[in-house]
Amino acid sequence: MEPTSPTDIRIAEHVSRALSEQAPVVALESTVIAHGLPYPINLETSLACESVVRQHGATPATIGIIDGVPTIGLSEDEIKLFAARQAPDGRPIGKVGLNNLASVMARGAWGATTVASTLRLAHAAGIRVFSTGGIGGVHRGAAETFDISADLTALGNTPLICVCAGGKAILDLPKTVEYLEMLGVPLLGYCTDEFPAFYSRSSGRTVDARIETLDEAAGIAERHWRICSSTAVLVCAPVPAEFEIAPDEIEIAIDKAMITATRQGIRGKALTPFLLAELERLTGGKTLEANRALLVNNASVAARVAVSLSR
Ligand code: PSU
Ligand code: MN
Repeated sequence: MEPTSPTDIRIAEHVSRALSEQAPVVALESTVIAHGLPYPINLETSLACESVVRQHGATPATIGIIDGVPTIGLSEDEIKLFAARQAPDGRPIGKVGLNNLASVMARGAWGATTVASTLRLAHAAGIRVFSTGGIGGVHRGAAETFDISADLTALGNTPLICVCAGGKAILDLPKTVEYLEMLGVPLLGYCTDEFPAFYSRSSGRTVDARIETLDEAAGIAERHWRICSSTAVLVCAPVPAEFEIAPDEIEIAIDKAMITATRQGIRGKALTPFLLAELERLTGGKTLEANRALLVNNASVAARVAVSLSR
Protein backbone atom coordinates (compact mmCIF):
# COMPACT_ATOMS: atom_id res chain seq x y z
CA MET A 1 0.00 0.00 0.00
CA GLU A 2 1.11 3.51 -0.70
CA PRO A 3 -0.16 6.97 0.13
CA THR A 4 -2.30 8.18 -2.75
CA SER A 5 -3.79 11.48 -1.76
CA PRO A 6 -2.97 14.61 0.13
CA THR A 7 -5.91 14.05 2.46
CA ASP A 8 -4.07 11.60 4.74
CA ILE A 9 -5.85 8.53 3.50
CA ARG A 10 -4.27 5.34 2.20
CA ILE A 11 -5.89 3.38 -0.58
CA ALA A 12 -4.89 -0.28 -0.92
CA GLU A 13 -3.34 -1.06 -4.25
CA HIS A 14 -6.08 -3.34 -5.54
CA VAL A 15 -8.68 -0.69 -4.70
CA SER A 16 -6.79 2.18 -6.30
CA ARG A 17 -6.26 0.04 -9.42
CA ALA A 18 -10.01 -0.64 -9.64
CA LEU A 19 -10.80 3.04 -9.12
CA SER A 20 -8.37 4.17 -11.78
CA GLU A 21 -9.93 1.71 -14.24
CA GLN A 22 -13.40 2.99 -13.23
CA ALA A 23 -14.23 -0.58 -12.25
CA PRO A 24 -16.97 -1.17 -9.64
CA VAL A 25 -15.91 -0.77 -5.98
CA VAL A 26 -18.03 -1.29 -2.85
CA ALA A 27 -17.06 0.34 0.45
CA LEU A 28 -17.76 -1.59 3.67
CA GLU A 29 -17.64 -0.28 7.25
CA SER A 30 -15.67 -1.67 10.18
CA THR A 31 -17.78 -0.66 13.23
CA VAL A 32 -20.18 -3.47 12.45
CA ILE A 33 -17.17 -5.84 12.57
CA ALA A 34 -15.58 -4.50 15.75
CA HIS A 35 -18.68 -3.46 17.70
CA GLY A 36 -21.80 -4.74 15.96
CA LEU A 37 -21.27 -8.51 16.01
CA PRO A 38 -19.48 -10.87 18.43
CA TYR A 39 -16.26 -12.74 17.59
CA PRO A 40 -15.80 -14.92 15.54
CA ILE A 41 -19.02 -14.47 13.55
CA ASN A 42 -17.96 -10.85 12.91
CA LEU A 43 -14.82 -12.03 11.12
CA GLU A 44 -16.62 -14.69 9.13
CA THR A 45 -19.38 -12.22 8.14
CA SER A 46 -16.92 -9.52 7.11
CA LEU A 47 -15.01 -11.93 4.87
CA ALA A 48 -18.31 -13.29 3.48
CA CYS A 49 -19.35 -9.73 2.55
CA GLU A 50 -16.04 -9.15 0.76
CA SER A 51 -16.33 -12.45 -1.03
CA VAL A 52 -19.90 -11.87 -2.26
CA VAL A 53 -18.85 -8.45 -3.61
CA ARG A 54 -16.05 -10.16 -5.59
CA GLN A 55 -18.43 -12.88 -6.84
CA HIS A 56 -20.50 -10.15 -8.49
CA GLY A 57 -17.48 -8.65 -10.20
CA ALA A 58 -16.80 -5.70 -7.90
CA THR A 59 -13.87 -4.86 -5.62
CA PRO A 60 -14.58 -4.71 -1.86
CA ALA A 61 -12.97 -1.93 0.18
CA THR A 62 -13.43 -2.39 3.91
CA ILE A 63 -12.50 0.86 5.63
CA GLY A 64 -10.87 1.40 9.03
CA ILE A 65 -8.21 3.53 10.71
CA ILE A 66 -4.76 2.04 11.21
CA ASP A 67 -2.18 3.95 13.24
CA GLY A 68 -4.14 7.13 12.56
CA VAL A 69 -4.36 6.52 8.81
CA PRO A 70 -7.81 5.96 7.28
CA THR A 71 -7.26 2.88 5.16
CA ILE A 72 -9.45 2.12 2.16
CA GLY A 73 -9.30 -1.63 1.57
CA LEU A 74 -8.21 -3.50 4.69
CA SER A 75 -6.30 -6.73 4.12
CA GLU A 76 -7.57 -10.01 5.58
CA ASP A 77 -4.97 -9.81 8.36
CA GLU A 78 -6.09 -6.29 9.19
CA ILE A 79 -9.75 -7.34 9.22
CA LYS A 80 -8.79 -10.05 11.74
CA LEU A 81 -7.43 -7.39 14.08
CA PHE A 82 -10.64 -5.36 13.77
CA ALA A 83 -12.66 -8.50 14.53
CA ALA A 84 -10.60 -9.04 17.68
CA ARG A 85 -10.96 -5.29 18.49
CA GLN A 86 -7.28 -5.00 19.23
CA ALA A 87 -4.32 -3.38 17.51
CA PRO A 88 -1.11 -5.47 17.31
CA ASP A 89 0.30 -3.58 20.31
CA GLY A 90 -2.81 -4.36 22.36
CA ARG A 91 -4.51 -0.97 22.07
CA PRO A 92 -8.31 -1.31 21.84
CA ILE A 93 -10.00 -0.42 18.54
CA GLY A 94 -12.77 2.07 19.36
CA LYS A 95 -15.79 3.27 17.42
CA VAL A 96 -15.05 6.27 15.21
CA GLY A 97 -17.73 8.62 13.95
CA LEU A 98 -17.43 12.10 12.48
CA ASN A 99 -16.86 13.74 15.86
CA ASN A 100 -13.74 11.78 16.82
CA LEU A 101 -12.33 10.91 13.38
CA ALA A 102 -9.76 13.71 13.28
CA SER A 103 -8.59 13.19 16.86
CA VAL A 104 -8.11 9.45 16.33
CA MET A 105 -6.06 10.31 13.22
CA ALA A 106 -4.02 12.90 15.09
CA ARG A 107 -3.29 10.48 17.94
CA GLY A 108 -2.17 7.77 15.54
CA ALA A 109 -4.75 5.40 17.00
CA TRP A 110 -6.72 2.53 15.44
CA GLY A 111 -10.44 3.00 14.90
CA ALA A 112 -13.45 1.20 13.50
CA THR A 113 -15.48 3.50 11.25
CA THR A 114 -19.26 3.90 11.47
CA VAL A 115 -21.60 4.45 8.52
CA ALA A 116 -21.01 8.20 8.87
CA SER A 117 -17.21 8.20 8.84
CA THR A 118 -17.04 5.37 6.28
CA LEU A 119 -19.26 7.36 3.91
CA ARG A 120 -16.99 10.42 4.19
CA LEU A 121 -13.80 8.38 3.71
CA ALA A 122 -15.24 6.36 0.82
CA HIS A 123 -16.23 9.62 -0.86
CA ALA A 124 -12.75 11.07 -0.31
CA ALA A 125 -11.36 7.99 -2.06
CA GLY A 126 -13.74 8.35 -5.03
CA ILE A 127 -15.97 5.36 -4.23
CA ARG A 128 -19.66 5.70 -5.11
CA VAL A 129 -21.34 2.69 -3.47
CA PHE A 130 -21.35 1.64 0.18
CA SER A 131 -22.97 -1.29 1.95
CA THR A 132 -23.91 -1.62 5.62
CA GLY A 133 -26.42 -3.50 7.77
CA GLY A 134 -28.80 -0.88 9.07
CA ILE A 135 -28.17 2.85 9.19
CA GLY A 136 -28.13 4.76 12.46
CA GLY A 137 -30.93 7.28 12.89
CA VAL A 138 -33.18 8.98 15.38
CA HIS A 139 -33.14 7.02 18.62
CA ARG A 140 -36.26 6.28 20.63
CA GLY A 141 -36.61 8.96 23.27
CA ALA A 142 -34.65 11.42 21.11
CA ALA A 143 -37.07 14.17 22.12
CA GLU A 144 -35.45 13.93 25.57
CA THR A 145 -31.90 12.74 24.80
CA PHE A 146 -31.33 14.37 21.40
CA ASP A 147 -29.56 11.13 20.41
CA ILE A 148 -29.58 11.24 16.61
CA SER A 149 -26.90 9.34 14.70
CA ALA A 150 -24.31 11.25 12.69
CA ASP A 151 -25.08 8.64 10.00
CA LEU A 152 -27.97 10.94 9.05
CA THR A 153 -25.66 13.95 8.86
CA ALA A 154 -23.31 12.08 6.53
CA LEU A 155 -26.17 10.78 4.37
CA GLY A 156 -27.23 14.42 4.03
CA ASN A 157 -23.86 15.59 2.75
CA THR A 158 -22.23 12.67 0.95
CA PRO A 159 -23.19 11.67 -2.61
CA LEU A 160 -22.95 7.88 -2.38
CA ILE A 161 -25.43 5.08 -2.86
CA CYS A 162 -25.87 3.47 0.54
CA VAL A 163 -27.35 -0.02 0.63
CA CYS A 164 -29.01 -1.01 3.92
CA ALA A 165 -31.80 -3.12 5.40
CA GLY A 166 -33.50 0.06 6.56
CA GLY A 167 -32.86 1.52 9.96
CA LYS A 168 -31.93 -0.50 12.99
CA ALA A 169 -35.09 -1.68 14.74
CA ILE A 170 -33.85 -0.16 18.01
CA LEU A 171 -34.48 3.29 16.50
CA ASP A 172 -37.59 5.41 16.18
CA LEU A 173 -38.12 4.50 12.52
CA PRO A 174 -40.96 6.92 11.71
CA LYS A 175 -38.83 9.83 12.98
CA THR A 176 -35.79 8.45 11.10
CA VAL A 177 -37.80 8.38 7.85
CA GLU A 178 -39.00 11.97 8.46
CA TYR A 179 -35.42 13.07 9.06
CA LEU A 180 -34.21 11.46 5.83
CA GLU A 181 -37.00 13.22 3.96
CA MET A 182 -35.93 16.53 5.49
CA LEU A 183 -32.35 15.89 4.33
CA GLY A 184 -33.62 15.15 0.84
CA VAL A 185 -32.26 11.59 0.73
CA PRO A 186 -34.29 9.42 -1.71
CA LEU A 187 -35.42 6.11 -0.20
CA LEU A 188 -35.55 3.36 -2.81
CA GLY A 189 -37.13 0.04 -1.87
CA TYR A 190 -35.62 -2.92 -3.70
CA CYS A 191 -38.66 -5.10 -4.47
CA THR A 192 -40.49 -3.53 -1.53
CA ASP A 193 -42.88 -0.63 -0.93
CA GLU A 194 -41.86 -0.30 2.71
CA PHE A 195 -38.85 1.06 4.52
CA PRO A 196 -37.49 -2.17 6.05
CA ALA A 197 -37.02 -2.44 9.81
CA PHE A 198 -33.69 -4.34 9.87
CA TYR A 199 -34.75 -7.66 11.49
CA SER A 200 -38.23 -7.35 9.94
CA ARG A 201 -39.12 -6.72 6.30
CA SER A 202 -41.67 -4.02 6.98
CA SER A 203 -42.01 -0.96 9.20
CA GLY A 204 -45.35 0.51 8.14
CA ARG A 205 -43.50 3.44 6.50
CA THR A 206 -43.31 3.65 2.72
CA VAL A 207 -40.24 4.36 0.60
CA ASP A 208 -40.14 7.14 -2.01
CA ALA A 209 -39.93 4.70 -4.91
CA ARG A 210 -40.08 0.97 -5.31
CA ILE A 211 -37.54 -0.43 -7.76
CA GLU A 212 -37.52 -3.91 -9.27
CA THR A 213 -34.01 -3.84 -10.71
CA LEU A 214 -30.70 -2.44 -9.52
CA ASP A 215 -30.15 -0.71 -12.86
CA GLU A 216 -33.05 1.49 -11.77
CA ALA A 217 -31.16 2.37 -8.59
CA ALA A 218 -28.13 3.48 -10.60
CA GLY A 219 -30.33 5.46 -13.02
CA ILE A 220 -32.16 7.27 -10.21
CA ALA A 221 -28.91 8.04 -8.37
CA GLU A 222 -27.33 9.56 -11.48
CA ARG A 223 -30.38 11.78 -12.02
CA HIS A 224 -30.46 12.71 -8.33
CA TRP A 225 -26.80 13.74 -8.32
CA ARG A 226 -27.22 15.94 -11.40
CA ILE A 227 -29.63 18.08 -9.41
CA CYS A 228 -28.65 17.38 -5.78
CA SER A 229 -24.96 16.72 -5.95
CA SER A 230 -24.31 16.41 -2.23
CA THR A 231 -26.81 13.91 -0.83
CA ALA A 232 -26.82 10.13 -0.60
CA VAL A 233 -29.34 7.78 -2.18
CA LEU A 234 -30.54 4.98 0.10
CA VAL A 235 -31.24 1.59 -1.46
CA CYS A 236 -33.25 -0.45 1.04
CA ALA A 237 -33.14 -4.24 0.77
CA PRO A 238 -35.24 -6.16 3.32
CA VAL A 239 -33.66 -8.98 5.34
CA PRO A 240 -34.02 -12.30 3.42
CA ALA A 241 -37.46 -13.75 4.31
CA GLU A 242 -36.14 -16.94 5.90
CA PHE A 243 -34.24 -14.89 8.50
CA GLU A 244 -36.94 -12.35 9.26
CA ILE A 245 -38.02 -11.89 12.88
CA ALA A 246 -41.69 -10.92 13.33
CA PRO A 247 -42.12 -7.26 14.34
CA ASP A 248 -44.06 -8.04 17.54
CA GLU A 249 -41.46 -10.59 18.66
CA ILE A 250 -38.58 -8.15 18.19
CA GLU A 251 -40.54 -5.30 19.80
CA ILE A 252 -40.85 -7.21 23.06
CA ALA A 253 -37.10 -7.86 23.10
CA ILE A 254 -36.30 -4.21 22.27
CA ASP A 255 -38.51 -2.94 25.11
CA LYS A 256 -36.67 -5.22 27.54
CA ALA A 257 -33.24 -4.25 26.21
CA MET A 258 -34.10 -0.54 26.46
CA ILE A 259 -35.18 -0.94 30.08
CA THR A 260 -31.88 -2.67 30.91
CA ALA A 261 -29.91 0.05 29.11
CA THR A 262 -31.70 2.80 31.03
CA ARG A 263 -31.21 0.97 34.32
CA GLN A 264 -27.48 0.53 33.65
CA GLY A 265 -27.11 4.14 32.49
CA ILE A 266 -25.91 3.16 29.00
CA ARG A 267 -26.01 6.17 26.67
CA GLY A 268 -24.38 7.76 23.63
CA LYS A 269 -21.88 5.78 21.57
CA ALA A 270 -22.23 2.71 23.77
CA LEU A 271 -25.99 2.41 23.29
CA THR A 272 -26.14 0.81 19.81
CA PRO A 273 -23.55 -1.95 20.54
CA PHE A 274 -25.16 -2.63 23.93
CA LEU A 275 -28.68 -3.01 22.51
CA LEU A 276 -27.50 -5.26 19.68
CA ALA A 277 -25.78 -7.58 22.18
CA GLU A 278 -28.82 -7.61 24.49
CA LEU A 279 -31.13 -8.50 21.61
CA GLU A 280 -28.93 -11.41 20.65
CA ARG A 281 -29.20 -12.74 24.21
CA LEU A 282 -32.95 -12.16 24.45
CA THR A 283 -33.76 -13.85 21.12
CA GLY A 284 -31.42 -16.80 21.63
CA GLY A 285 -29.18 -15.72 18.77
CA LYS A 286 -31.93 -15.11 16.17
CA THR A 287 -30.98 -11.46 15.74
CA LEU A 288 -27.40 -12.48 15.06
CA GLU A 289 -28.44 -14.84 12.25
CA ALA A 290 -30.66 -12.13 10.77
CA ASN A 291 -27.90 -9.54 11.06
CA ARG A 292 -25.41 -11.77 9.28
CA ALA A 293 -27.88 -12.65 6.51
CA LEU A 294 -28.84 -9.06 5.80
CA LEU A 295 -25.23 -7.86 5.78
CA VAL A 296 -24.24 -10.41 3.14
CA ASN A 297 -27.43 -9.74 1.17
CA ASN A 298 -26.75 -5.99 1.20
CA ALA A 299 -23.16 -6.51 0.03
CA SER A 300 -24.46 -8.53 -2.90
CA VAL A 301 -27.03 -5.83 -3.78
CA ALA A 302 -24.34 -3.12 -3.48
CA ALA A 303 -21.98 -5.01 -5.79
CA ARG A 304 -24.68 -5.25 -8.45
CA VAL A 305 -25.47 -1.54 -8.08
CA ALA A 306 -21.77 -0.70 -8.42
CA VAL A 307 -21.49 -2.84 -11.56
CA SER A 308 -24.51 -1.08 -13.04
CA LEU A 309 -23.17 2.36 -12.12
CA SER A 310 -19.79 1.69 -13.72
CA ARG A 311 -21.31 0.69 -17.08
N1 PSU B 1 -25.62 -1.68 11.48
C1 PSU B 1 -25.45 -2.92 11.99
N2 PSU B 1 -24.63 -3.06 13.07
C2 PSU B 1 -23.92 -2.00 13.56
C3 PSU B 1 -24.08 -0.70 12.99
C4 PSU B 1 -24.95 -0.61 11.96
O1 PSU B 1 -26.03 -3.88 11.51
O2 PSU B 1 -23.14 -2.19 14.48
C5 PSU B 1 -23.23 0.47 13.46
C6 PSU B 1 -22.88 1.30 12.24
O3 PSU B 1 -21.48 1.46 12.20
C7 PSU B 1 -23.58 2.62 12.46
C8 PSU B 1 -23.51 2.72 13.95
O4 PSU B 1 -22.96 3.68 11.81
O5 PSU B 1 -23.84 1.39 14.37
C9 PSU B 1 -24.46 3.78 14.47
O6 PSU B 1 -24.13 4.11 15.76
P1 PSU B 1 -24.79 5.38 16.46
O7 PSU B 1 -26.24 5.06 16.59
O8 PSU B 1 -24.08 5.49 17.79
O9 PSU B 1 -24.52 6.55 15.57
MN1 MN C 1 -25.81 8.39 19.23
